[in-house]
Amino acid sequence: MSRYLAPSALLATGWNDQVLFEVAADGLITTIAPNAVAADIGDAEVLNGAVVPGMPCLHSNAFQRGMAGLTEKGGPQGDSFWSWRKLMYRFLEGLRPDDVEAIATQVYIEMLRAGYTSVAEFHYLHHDAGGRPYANRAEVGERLLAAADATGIAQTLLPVLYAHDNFGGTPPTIGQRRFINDAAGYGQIVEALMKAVQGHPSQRIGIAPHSLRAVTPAQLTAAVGLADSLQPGMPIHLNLAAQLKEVNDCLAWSGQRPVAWLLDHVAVDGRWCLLHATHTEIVEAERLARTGVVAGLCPTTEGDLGDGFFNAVPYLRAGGRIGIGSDSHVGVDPFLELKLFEYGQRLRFERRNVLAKGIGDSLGGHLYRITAAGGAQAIGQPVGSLAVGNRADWLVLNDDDPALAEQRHDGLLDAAIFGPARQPVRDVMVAGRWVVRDGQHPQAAASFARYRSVMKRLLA
Ligand code: NGQ
Repeated sequence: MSRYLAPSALLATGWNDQVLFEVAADGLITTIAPNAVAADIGDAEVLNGAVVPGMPCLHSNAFQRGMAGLTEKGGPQGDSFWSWRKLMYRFLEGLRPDDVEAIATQVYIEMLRAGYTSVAEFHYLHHDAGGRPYANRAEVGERLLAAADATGIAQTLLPVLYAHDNFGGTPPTIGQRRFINDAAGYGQIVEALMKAVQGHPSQRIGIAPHSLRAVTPAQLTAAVGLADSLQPGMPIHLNLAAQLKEVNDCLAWSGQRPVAWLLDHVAVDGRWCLLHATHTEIVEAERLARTGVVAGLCPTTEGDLGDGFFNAVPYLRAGGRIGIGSDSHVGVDPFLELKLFEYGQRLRFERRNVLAKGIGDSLGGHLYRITAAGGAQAIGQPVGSLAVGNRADWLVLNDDDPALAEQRHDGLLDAAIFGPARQPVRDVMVAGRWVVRDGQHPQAAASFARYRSVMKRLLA
């Protein structure tokens, strides 16, 4: 049992001061007592700043971290998501399992230091460069689990089912050969990874049909059946309507838009996380909101790829749940994702505080609370709010960052998100263990040396 005293803390019930936490050896919070007096403090460690729940990153493609800056050159016919995807396919050709582990380790450390305490890893790079399964079919997935373990970040690993290039079961392209599995091959990967995380306090497995493009309706149904058979509440993640071309291809195939097709054909529920549901019409957004799914928004990557704007206002008004992900890791910073999420709406509607809950209500505090809770739902782990029975995954904010100086409570979050903060996070705890202290991660230097040597080969 460990005890901590926070000068202030954002609890499930709101901000409180002088909060005493007790955390059991298994990393779960057992006691929360606000308004502690001197006599209560005893051996508690006194924390050096306000405590907020750690942010789950609900969507990561860790290997894409290695592409920083590689796709920002003008192309011949106007660049797009699809020309970026070609470069991404070319980049991943050279990756070996050890490279993926090195890149994931690097980005997970960066994520922890930025305030993400857990990561949903969307994993489709299953096979070798020739498209042949490794001797251990779950090799790359196990490397991603190892990277999470080495860094201390909690992980929900989502092995991705990928079978086709586009709607209607069109055959995969050469560039997709490392992703492709049939039902049996996919089942083996999932089973091996389930075994690998058994009993782990902060790792679990989910199911991820890549997109409505990459699986047929029968394969989608089978994937959901697999989730049903393996575990109650198993997370199910799916890319949905990132791009207009995807919407048009779906219309040509089915006569329906992706969101409408999904809602009409699949009983989606709170296990589901729909990634980049960017091209969602208002009526679709309202229907989606009522299902209890989490919309997985990745504003930096969606901005990088020119996806478009999510219909956040009607979706949130209808009670829709959201979380954030750093996806391709062009930005590794939960506060930046939230800023860009709101800025997208401001630029679109030429207004301010578009997503604020009510008059006088803190926008940053609101966005932080709802995305922490939505992210926790999407990863299927007991995090996202500080409450008894939840895991001690938290951040100590750094009010020595000039952007946060003299702020209090939600003002800290408004400043961290909308100010020019460089290092808003001081310390990070995951499952009751400190993984970042004073902005430093103990593996950072070793990880960076390894990452640099991988990049040296890849960029040669
Ligand atoms: C992915 N990423 O799976 O990495 C996708 C691009 C695709 C984003 N949409 C590839 N951010 O959807 O085919």
